[in-house]
Amino acid sequence: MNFSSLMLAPELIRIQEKLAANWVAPAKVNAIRGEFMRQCDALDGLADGIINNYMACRAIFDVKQGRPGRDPWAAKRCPNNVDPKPQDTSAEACLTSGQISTLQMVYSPYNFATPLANGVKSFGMWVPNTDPSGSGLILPGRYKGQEGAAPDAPFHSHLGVLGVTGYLMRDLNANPLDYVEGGPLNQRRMELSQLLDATNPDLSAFQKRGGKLIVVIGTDDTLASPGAQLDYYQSVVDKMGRSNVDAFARLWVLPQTNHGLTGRTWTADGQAQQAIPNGYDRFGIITDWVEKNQAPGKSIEVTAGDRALPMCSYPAFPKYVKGPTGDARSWECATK
Ligand SMILES: [Ca+2]
Repeated sequence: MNFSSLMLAPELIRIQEKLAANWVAPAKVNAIRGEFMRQCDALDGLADGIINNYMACRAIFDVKQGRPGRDPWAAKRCPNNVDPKPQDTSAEACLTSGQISTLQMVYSPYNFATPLANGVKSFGMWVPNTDPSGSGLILPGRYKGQEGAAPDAPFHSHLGVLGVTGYLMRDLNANPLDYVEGGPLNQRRMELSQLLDATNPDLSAFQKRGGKLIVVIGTDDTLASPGAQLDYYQSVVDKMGRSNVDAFARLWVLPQTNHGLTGRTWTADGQAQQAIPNGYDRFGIITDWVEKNQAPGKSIEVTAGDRALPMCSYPAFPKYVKGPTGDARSWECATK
């Protein structure tokens, strides 16, 4: 994890929304979720309300990955950039170009002005998910420093805001939205990164002393950026090599689950349905590995009642092959 994840990123989104035209209001949640589902649900071989192929979905909505001219939001653009029904909360609601510019920022990596600790050049931001307003990603109000804010509007506040006003700006009364990437605070930003960012991809010292590591993340996590977590996984694999990592670590992903690793399937028009399988013997598998040297498989089965899915090692995802959809044997861990 790093400083950006809990502290700076929520402020970066509010800074992006300083212009009133860029404000993504809560009415748009169903439209955003519906578009993620429409383009991504079936990428795992089954339209079942779970976006399992998180890597392909992330690539679709990441506008910084090449393919100039591609517009993942084309189907949601308001005709002539005028929203006829800003209060429309249905999945059919449209989005203006300003709102889409904010969504492009939220769902694409954010490039830092200068590399930070461990040579990290960007922050992974968020992965397309079914909780687009979770943890304050979308907010109903306007804040001091934003266009259209009331004279007595509050400062934007968030779980990690003291990291920005305290650590970075060193003024608890400062407006966190005054932060400028690459501005006068850049040196301080780099210092904080060295102090706080847990982004070192070299886990060889831990491995050498016999350490075993099991990490599970959810791609619907709106609190700790799943984009940054996936990018960290990739940096570990790049640094240490896949087979070496597999010898002492499991980097598992539970698609469409949140910070607490729970989630539900969704219909495209905004109805939450079944719980996503997430049950497994969390304590037993790490105990067996450490105490009995019994390594877990690269994938294991996760359950919800009588339904099961495989939980796969990054970057693999559960892909439907054939058979009963609630049987883990109907799925395989695939990378494309
Ligand atoms: Ca699916």
